[in-house]
Amino acid sequence: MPKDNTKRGPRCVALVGPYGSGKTTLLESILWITGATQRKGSISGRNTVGDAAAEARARQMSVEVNTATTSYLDESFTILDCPGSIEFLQDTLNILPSVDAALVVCEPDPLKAAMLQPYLKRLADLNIPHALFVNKIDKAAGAVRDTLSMLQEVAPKPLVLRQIPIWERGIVTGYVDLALERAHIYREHAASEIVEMKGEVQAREGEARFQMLEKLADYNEHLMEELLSDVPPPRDEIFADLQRDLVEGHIVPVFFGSAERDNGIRRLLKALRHETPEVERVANRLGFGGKDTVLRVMKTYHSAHGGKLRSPGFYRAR
Ligand SMILES: Nc1nc2c(ncn2[C@@H]2O[C@H](COP(=O)(O)OP(=O)(O)OP(=O)(O)O)[C@@H](O)[C@H]2O)c(=O)[nH]1
Ligand SMILES: [Mg+2]
Repeated sequence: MPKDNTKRGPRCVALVGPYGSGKTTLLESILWITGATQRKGSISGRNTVGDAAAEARARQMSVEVNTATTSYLDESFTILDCPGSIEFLQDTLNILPSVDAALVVCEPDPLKAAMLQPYLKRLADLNIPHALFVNKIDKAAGAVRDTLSMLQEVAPKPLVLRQIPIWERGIVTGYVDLALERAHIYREHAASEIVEMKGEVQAREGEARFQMLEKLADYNEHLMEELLSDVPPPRDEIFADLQRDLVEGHIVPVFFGSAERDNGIRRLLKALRHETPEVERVANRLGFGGKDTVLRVMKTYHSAHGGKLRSPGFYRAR
């Protein structure tokens, strides 16, 4: 696995999840934040990059997989935004084997948790690294933990909260990153602002961070020893663990934010950049050799059909 400061090859990430959870809006937010678009569209404005087909526009729902490629900090990501409506479930499940990672997008509503079961189960069965993104945090009415505990009932793998919300007068105004131990306040359609962590937030952070580390320690004896002897684990060790546990499929990290307001999306992109494995992982999973073999397939397709060399997601779909 390359070190964090090493540039990595193109990766392909699927956005999956139930109908209307905000996948196409998340794609729109990612494209805008990464500079692939100059203006952000919305579902109600019928001007998003995804859902461009007349039927999708008319029904205001995805009716096929939307594909877009962008770069974040010089690394290329192809995003496959899958339809959530149940009639397209099979289309979504069919593309999963070829992706490097998947983001399961859901709403902060415990009553909708059961709708995630088909995605979480299939991703676990196929051993595809996946994270959960609790979207629409601007509309959250109760604790993220309540949604999470309902989700855990249908999730085959342990869900590990990577952030906790900061609440003000019943609204989520920011988050604390449990790995970096930093508090962020959201700014609408802009990068969040780092603020000092105080009082009650600090106490909740300490407790939530310990719970996160305890789950990681189930797969790392060294970390377990550190926790038992009250030795603060180094940050590098935590990040290496988070990455390995995602890639190996031990855990499902959980992030939250608002695709509509572009909150929490930069944090999500950073996690994707650091933690999504490279294409050889998929090649091994599918049993057709290492990176060189994938490159050969890409080049053969290229010379047979002409045109530009495209992202791996494009070739894998063939
Ligand atoms: N409040 C709020 N609304 C959102 C957010 N993200 C998306 N929405 C709204 O949720 C609705 C569904 O959004 P989509 O992006 O079409 O959801 P989707 O998951 O792509 O839907 P399907 O592809 O049909 O499954 C739209 O009305 C969006 O404006 C969010 O972060 N906050
Ligand atoms: Mg959609």
